[in-house]
Order: sequence, then structure tokens, then C-alpha cells
Amino acid sequence: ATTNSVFIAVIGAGGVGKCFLSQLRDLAVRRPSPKLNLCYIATSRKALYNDDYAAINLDTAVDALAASTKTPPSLPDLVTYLTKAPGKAIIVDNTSSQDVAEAYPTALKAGVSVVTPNKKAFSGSYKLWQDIFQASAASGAKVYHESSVGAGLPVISTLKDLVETGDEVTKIEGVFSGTMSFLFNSFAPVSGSGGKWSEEVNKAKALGYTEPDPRDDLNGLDVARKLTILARLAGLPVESPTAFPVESLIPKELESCSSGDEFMEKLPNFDQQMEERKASAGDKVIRFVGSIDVGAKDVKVGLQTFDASHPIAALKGSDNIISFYTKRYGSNPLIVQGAGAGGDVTAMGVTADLIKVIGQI
Ligand code: NHO
Repeated sequence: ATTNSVFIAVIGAGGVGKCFLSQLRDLAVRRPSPKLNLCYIATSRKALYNDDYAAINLDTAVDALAASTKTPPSLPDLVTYLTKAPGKAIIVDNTSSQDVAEAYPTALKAGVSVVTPNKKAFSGSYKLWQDIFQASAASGAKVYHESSVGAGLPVISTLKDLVETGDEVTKIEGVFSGTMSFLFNSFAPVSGSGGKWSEEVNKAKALGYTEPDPRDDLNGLDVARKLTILARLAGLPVESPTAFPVESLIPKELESCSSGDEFMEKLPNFDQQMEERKASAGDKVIRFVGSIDVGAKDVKVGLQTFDASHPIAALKGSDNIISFYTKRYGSNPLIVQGAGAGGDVTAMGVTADLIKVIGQI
């Protein structure tokens, strides 16, 4: 390894992680300098790394990891390992782990940059948020998390640009969940009758749209996390994703299920409840939306009804739509729209963040 190398540690090799690794392999070919050196890769059970930081082959990394007999070191030990690398180091966290998220301040303080689609760090306690950005400002290590909202869509970068250029964001609203978008677009389409609720939930999981546990999507928490992140970037010090009203679509009787699998098994028993909700909208359609009224400091998440002609009703697939109302844009909001979930589009946001970090460290 030479100093003209960037050392990359990938934590998490699931749906998003695998897509990221394949994008990283292509990026390494397109951008030979600095050399992108994958020096560490891990899942929750296994790790693969070389004590001398020799590059792990990007073509075979996933299989080599599966065959590895090493277990992951503790996060502080991983940070120590990375600080001794012969070049700048970047952690790419493709997990949804709270523990990994809580290690960001330690990594950043030590000069290790962080790139991630994991929402936990940015939507957890406000203190963790402050610790992360203070650590980054102190050391100069970078932290980017574009895919924590709207997958690869330019949502966070757009909001940051609006704020940093001195515009005044008054309201942000839209559909922030790829899973919820897919579910309502297929369960309650503008025309036609739509599928069974539980079957559509199964499809969303199989397509890689849901969180590792689909209950995190259906209880509204995933959207609440995204709104927490955007509200904080817009200047509201929201304490946590449970600090404002969030409507859950988990039937009361299933709140006590001990696993995601048990939940999915019992969900079909509640299809009728969802049919009734759909019917209660009459000529309109139901959609799961979120909004942030910056002036009123009001954040909320839940079901609303929309006319068939409304852009929110007309969304397709797993698309997100996010409208930014600002002083400059006046009554016609700046709108970002497109696929909001799935491995490849989420990994794209992670890879784009990685490219930004490489250009800055
Ligand atoms: P997986 O497939 O469960 O993979 C997680 C990996 O992390 C596994 O390899 C696991 O072994 C590893 N892991 C877990 N804990 C670990 C630990 N402590 N140490 C080491 N490894 C550990 O999850 P995904 O689907 O690949 O998701 C990965 C991350 O991307 C999550 O934080 C997720 O929130 C985030 N993300 C995913 C998506 C998506 O489309 N799949 C999106 C954004 C962010 O925009 C998307 C989105 O918001 C999806 C949302 N459900 C929606 O809108 O519907």
C-alpha cells in the first residue's frame, strides 16, 4: 500500500452492502487514483481483513468473507486498526445497527470518515447528532449520509444547499418511504382494485424495499426517522423520532409479536381492516405521508387522502416525492422524485458520498 491509497472498511454486506461492493468494484476501475483499497469487510458474524492492510479483491470479497473464520473486532479496535492504515480511512456502514452508529463519534475524532445509509445515528438522540458533527468539525474527517433519506435521490444534499445558501425552508412534505409508496400504489391504486395488503407487504420485503424488519416501515418509524433527519438539517432540534405524532399501521393485536417472521405470518388475518380503510376514502385514495412545518415546529407522519389527480396519488412503484417549500422558490416548491428504495439506488447514494469524501480528505 502507498499513501496514494484510500483505505475503505465496509461494515454490512446485505442487500445494500452487496450492491455497494459491486459499484465500488466498477468505481475502482474507472478511477484508478487514489487507489481504492478495501481493507476490511464484515457482517455481524464474520470479518475479513489483513493485518498489513493488503487490498481485499473486490471481485471475490463477498465469497471470501463467507469463507472467513475471523469474527469482527470490537468497533474501537476497528477504529484503531484504521487509524494505523498507511493512508486516509473511510468506514462505509451498510448496517442498520445502533451500535455501529454510536461508534461514529469515536471514528470521526480519530480522523476516520464515515459514509452510510444507516438512519440510526442521525435520527437517534439529538446528543449523538451533535457529537457526530462536532467530532467531524474538530478532526476534519467527513460524514455523509445521503441515502438515509430517499435512497440515492438528492434529498439531503438539496436541503443542505438550500440552507447553506441562505434560503429559508418553510415546509417539507411528501412520501418518504419506498415501502409505503409501493404498498399504497399497489394496494390502493388510482384505478383498479389493487392487491391484498399482506401480499403486497410480502412483495415489498422480497423486492428489498423494507427495512430488515418490515415492522419498522409499517409502524411509521422509518418515515419518522427520515423526517427527524430533515427537520434537524432545516434547523429544528427534534429530540427523537418519537417526539412527534406518528401513525402506525401495525394492528394492535400484532404489536406484541416477538419476531418479524411471526408478524408476517399473522398479518393476513388483518387484511380486512386495511380493506375498510381503503374503502373509507371514497373517491380519493389513501397515502402514507410526512410533513415538517418549520415555522410552526410541527412534524407529523400518517395516512392522508388525496384526489386521484394529486401528484402524491399518481406516484409509481417505490417512488418517493419530496417537496421543499422555501422563500426563494415561493409557491412552486422544489420537488425531488424517483425510486426511494432498493439495493442499487440506495447503494448509489452511498457510492456518490464516498466519491465526495475521497475528493475532500
Ligand atoms: P440487510 O440486507 O439486513 O443487511 C444488513 C447487513 O448488516 C447484514 O450483512 C448484517 O450482517 C450486517 N450487520 C448488522 N449488524 C451488524 C454489526 N453490528 N456489525 C457488522 N455487520 C452488521 O439490510 P439492507 O437492506 O442492506 O440495509 C442496510 C442499511 O441501508 C440499513 O441501515 C437501511 O436502513 C439502509 N437503507 C436501506 C434502504 C433500502 O432500500 N433497502 C434505503 C435507505 C437506507 O432508501 C431506502 C429506504 O429508506 C428503505 C425504507 N425501508 C423505505 O423507504 O421503504
